[in-house]
Amino acid sequence: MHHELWNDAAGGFHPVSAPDFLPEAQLREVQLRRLKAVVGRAYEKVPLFRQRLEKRGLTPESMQSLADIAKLPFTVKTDLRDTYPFGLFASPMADVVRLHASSGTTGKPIVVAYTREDVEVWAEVMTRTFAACGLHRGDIVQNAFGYGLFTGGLGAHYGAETLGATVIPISGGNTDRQIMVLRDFGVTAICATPSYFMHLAEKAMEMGVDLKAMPLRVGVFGAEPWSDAMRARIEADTGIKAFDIYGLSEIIGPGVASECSQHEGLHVFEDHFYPEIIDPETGEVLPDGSEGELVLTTLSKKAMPMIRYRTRDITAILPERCGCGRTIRRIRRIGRRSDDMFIIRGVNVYPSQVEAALLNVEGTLPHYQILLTREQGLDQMTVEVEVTPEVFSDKVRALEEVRARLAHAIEHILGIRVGLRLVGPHSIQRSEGKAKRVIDKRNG
Ligand code: DLL
Repeated sequence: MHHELWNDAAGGFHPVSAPDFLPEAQLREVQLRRLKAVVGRAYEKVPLFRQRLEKRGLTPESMQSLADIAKLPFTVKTDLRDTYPFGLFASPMADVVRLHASSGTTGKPIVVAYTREDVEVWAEVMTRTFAACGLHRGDIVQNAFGYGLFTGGLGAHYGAETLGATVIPISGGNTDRQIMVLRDFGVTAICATPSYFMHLAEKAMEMGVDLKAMPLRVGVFGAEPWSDAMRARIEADTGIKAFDIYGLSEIIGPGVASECSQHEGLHVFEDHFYPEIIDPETGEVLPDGSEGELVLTTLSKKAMPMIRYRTRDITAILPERCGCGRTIRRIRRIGRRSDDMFIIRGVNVYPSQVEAALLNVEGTLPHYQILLTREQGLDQMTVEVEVTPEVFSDKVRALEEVRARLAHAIEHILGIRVGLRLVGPHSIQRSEGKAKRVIDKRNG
C-alpha cells in the first residue's frame, strides 16, 4: 500500500476506492475467482465445512458460477459457539496475528481471527469506507469506537491511518475529555456509535461548547440501528453530515458496507464480501430489491472464512445504480434484526418502529428504553423516554401534551396502546458503545 494512492484533500476520483468503480463484468469475475478460492480453502482447512459439503455431494469444483453459491450450506452463529473458541479457523495459530471477540448477550463470546493479510484487507475496506464518507488525508479523526475485543476501534483505526488521516485513538467513554479533545485538536471527523455521539453532543451543548462552530464536519456512525429521524436530529443539532457504516465481527468488523455522499443505502464492499438476501423462513435466495435476511460470504478472508453466514439483519439489495457512480451494490439501511422482534398482545414489534414514532414527536430526546414485563400473565410494554428540560420543568401542561402526542404516534404505528414514562434528561443510562434499547423482564 502506497500513500500517494490514497485520497488527497482535493476530492474527486480516488484511486483508493477504485475497486468500488469496477465495471460489473470485471467485478463478477473477481468475485467468482475469489469464491472458488475461499470455498477451496474452507473445504481443505475447516472440518465442519468439509463435512457439510460432503453431505451434499459438493466439492469446491461445484462452484462454476456465482449462482452456485446458493448450493452451499449456511453458517450460523451457533456454529461459532459450538466450535468455541478456535474451531472454525482455517489458518494455523502461527499465522493468526489478531483475535477479536464479540460478547453477545448469553454465555461464551464468539472469537474471530485475522492473518496479516486479513488485517490488510480490513484496513483497505475501512479506507474505502472513509473515502466514501468524504474523508481524506489531512482530516483529524476522533475515533470513539471502543478499542479492545470489539472490532470497532481497531478497525476504524487502521482504516483512517491507511487513508492518511490523523487518528486520535480515544476509544469510547470519558465524555468530558472527548469534548475537550474535539474542541482543542481541531477534530474534523468523529467515529462513534450514534447513541454515544448523541450523548456527547448533548453534553457539549450543556458545557456551552457549540459543535456547529467547530471544524467537525463528518460523523461516521454504526454498530447499532439508528433511524432516519435520529440522523435528522444529529445533523440539525450538530451541523455535521452523518454517515451510516455497517459490519459484524463474524465477517470482519466494520468495513462490510458504507454509505456514500448520496446517503441512499450502503455500498457493500462486495469484491470481499458477497451479499445475498434470503427468505429467513425458507432459506430461499430472493431477487435484488426484495427484503429479507442478509447472508454474507467472505471472499478473501484467510484465518476465518465465512461461507453464507446468516447475519439475521433484515435489509434488501438495492438494484439501481447509485448516483455516486460506484458499481458495487447497495443494501438498504438496517433497521431491524430477525431476532429483535418481540410480541406484545399478539402484535409484532421492532424497537426501530418505536424509535421512529418517538423521534417524530417534538419535545423528546433521542434516549429511550423499552421495558417488557408480565403482569398477571399479560405482557406489558412501557416506553421510557427522555424529554427536553423545557418540557420536563414545565411539569404539567407540556408534559401532558407530549405524552398525548407520543401515545398517538405509537398507537398509529403499532396499533396498540403502550405504557409511557416521560423522564428528565440523563435519566436513562448511557452506553459508551451500543445502546441497550429493550429490557425484557418477562421471564424471571
Ligand atoms: O458492530 C461492527 C461495527 C463496528 C460496525 C463499528 C460498524 C461500526 P458486532 O459487534 O459483531 O460488530 O455487531 C454486529 O451490529 O449484525 C447488526 O445487527 C448491528 N449493526 C452493525 N452496524 C449497523 C448499522 C459491529 N450501521 C451487528 N445499522 C450487526 C444497524 C448495525 N445495525
